[in-house]
Amino acid sequence: MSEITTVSVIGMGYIGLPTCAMFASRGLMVKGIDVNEAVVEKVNRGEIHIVEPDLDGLIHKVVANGSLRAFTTPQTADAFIIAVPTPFVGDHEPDVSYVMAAARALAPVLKKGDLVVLESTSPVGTTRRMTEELAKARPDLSFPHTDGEDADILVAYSPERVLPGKVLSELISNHRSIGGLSKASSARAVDLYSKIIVGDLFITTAESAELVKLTENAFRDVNIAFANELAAVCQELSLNVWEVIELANKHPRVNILQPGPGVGGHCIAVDPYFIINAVPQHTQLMQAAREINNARPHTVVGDIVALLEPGKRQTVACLGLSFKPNIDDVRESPAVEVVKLLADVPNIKVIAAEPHIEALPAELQGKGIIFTDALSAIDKADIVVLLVDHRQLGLIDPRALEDKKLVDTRGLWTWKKAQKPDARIEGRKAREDRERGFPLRRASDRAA
Ligand code: SAJ
Repeated sequence: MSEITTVSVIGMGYIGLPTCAMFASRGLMVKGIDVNEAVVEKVNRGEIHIVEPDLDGLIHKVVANGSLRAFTTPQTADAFIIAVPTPFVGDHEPDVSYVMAAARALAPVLKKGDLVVLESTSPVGTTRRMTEELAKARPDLSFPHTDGEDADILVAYSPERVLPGKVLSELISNHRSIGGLSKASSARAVDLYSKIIVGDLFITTAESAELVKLTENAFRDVNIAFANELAAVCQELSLNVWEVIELANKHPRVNILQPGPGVGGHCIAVDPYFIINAVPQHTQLMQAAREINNARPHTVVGDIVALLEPGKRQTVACLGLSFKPNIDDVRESPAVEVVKLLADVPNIKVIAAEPHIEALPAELQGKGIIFTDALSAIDKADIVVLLVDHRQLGLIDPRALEDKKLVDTRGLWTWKKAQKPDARIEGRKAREDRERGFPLRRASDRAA
């Protein structure tokens, strides 16, 4: 089979656009497709519509040298990568309509020998359903779900697993699961991803690869729910949850995540429902985790209300609105949810600060919430609520907070930044390592 030289990526969002950039920077001809004309025009000008470190420079370069071009309609290619959204609708039902629409759109340009890879996070069985959709649109071609190794078209599922904020490096270094609908499909997908990935590639079935992706995010959701449950336990027992978790994590086989005001973003709070929805009778733990994490913003508001002095109008400053630290993304953010709930509490003035954005997110506008910088917000506040542990917020002088009531949902000031008593008694191994200058002393110093 001839070498893959042209790749078409359908959906130029948080995953698709960096993927375009990466293949183009490795010398492939990349055609990025998006239904949004504004996105296509922007990319063709060498600009980007999302915030991701280092992506703007790379896109500028690959557009300027002609290896990436964007289109609103599908174009021919040797390999197609589908990276469109898979949200949920109604009562957490997965919505795979964008995947099916992408399949219908690209079907007319398919030719014998082409590879189609689905990357979108998807319920188990979606790759097969997508292939049925392709086959319906192209009865003149054969597909691996019915014709196996003899099929004209090769189809695989290979989920992205990059972390927003570190997409470019994780795109290259993360290991990947590749689930072909035939052995030939997996082999061709390995050829494709080997062009950009230095991590290991693991071949499995499409269905297993689909569940692997969902499992990763469901695992994280359950682990965060455990941390949030511990936070409630510690509050009841007047103990410091940050210290309890830090010390428990000293155990070689314990790794508890951090509590907070809830789980946001478009992945971890969504993907477990794709498993729950498929097998509701055997997912009690995942369902409980979702409930615990969804309830967190309400718990935080309860903690704030408990600090209010009855009959007195008070000012509450909420610091941080994004869904996690050091990014500007406020979509599905539990911090936004907390501020929204607070705006309905009578007799308080709510001030919000988010160093990464210029104005209040649309859903918080028109509610009497004041938007300002963190220091001004603190100055005016009776109660200061830390919602996101942004680097900048960790640099705030503790003296500014001295006469304020604090609700520190991330433990940034009350634990991570606090002067912890030095309760560590150095063990023998640590002491011997330190005395030998290991591992910090340079080899040249040791020789001296
Ligand atoms: N969070 C906590 N406590 C923690 C860690 C996270 O409360 O200890 C909260 C964050 O504040 C945030 C939410 O969870 O609101 C999710 O943040 P995250 O950093 O855990 O994950 P995402 O949503 O940015 O990216 C996840 C990643 N999945 C895993 O780590 C298993 C990423 O690798 C995936 O590619 C991405 O989902 C995706 O696209 O599915």
